[in-house]
Amino acid sequence: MALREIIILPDKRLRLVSEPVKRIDAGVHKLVQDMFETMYAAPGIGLAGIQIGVAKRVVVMDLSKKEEDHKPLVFINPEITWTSDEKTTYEEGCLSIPEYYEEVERPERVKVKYLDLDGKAHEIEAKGLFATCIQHEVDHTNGVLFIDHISKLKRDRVTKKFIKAAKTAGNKTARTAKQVEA
Ligand code: GNR
Ligand code: NI
Repeated sequence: MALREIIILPDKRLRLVSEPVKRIDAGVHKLVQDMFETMYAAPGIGLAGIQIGVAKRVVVMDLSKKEEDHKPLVFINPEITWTSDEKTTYEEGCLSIPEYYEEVERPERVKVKYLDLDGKAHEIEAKGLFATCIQHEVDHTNGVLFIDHISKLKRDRVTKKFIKAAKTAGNKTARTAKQVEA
């Protein structure tokens, strides 16, 4: 297992559309292990491959509150197949937009089709925080961030803040920020 670096705004890789997994081989198993280690360390309740720079449609999640009863969930090639008309609002956060939280309205219930680590197909119905989180993660696989669901004023404000932070940090992220400007 390895702890991987989580990429943050304004890294342009967050806007990539990830590729479907064709074969669930040892590389995918290792990726999932690394994603769990990285998500638990953060800590977060979900993580998509692209957040560690891997543009594959792989999502891990664990909504359990206590460390003793971890409920690790893996979704390979997840697809939302149905959404309820009823909406719900959660204050969302994202490990790729650290320390920024905003209310997002999304369908309250969704159906999700996905493969497990054995390549077996499943279709489940999710509601509440589970539904919000899986929609947030499927968005990541499509290059969409939760700030795309808030007002343009708020989105521009937080985006500028992260571009500025990257510039002053003078790190890898700063180079990405300059590429964004170019
Ligand atoms: O840790 C996370 N918490 C969270 C809270 C509300 C809605 C969505 C999330 S997902 C987030 C981790 C993350 O960035 N996943 O992509
Ligand atoms: Ni996120």
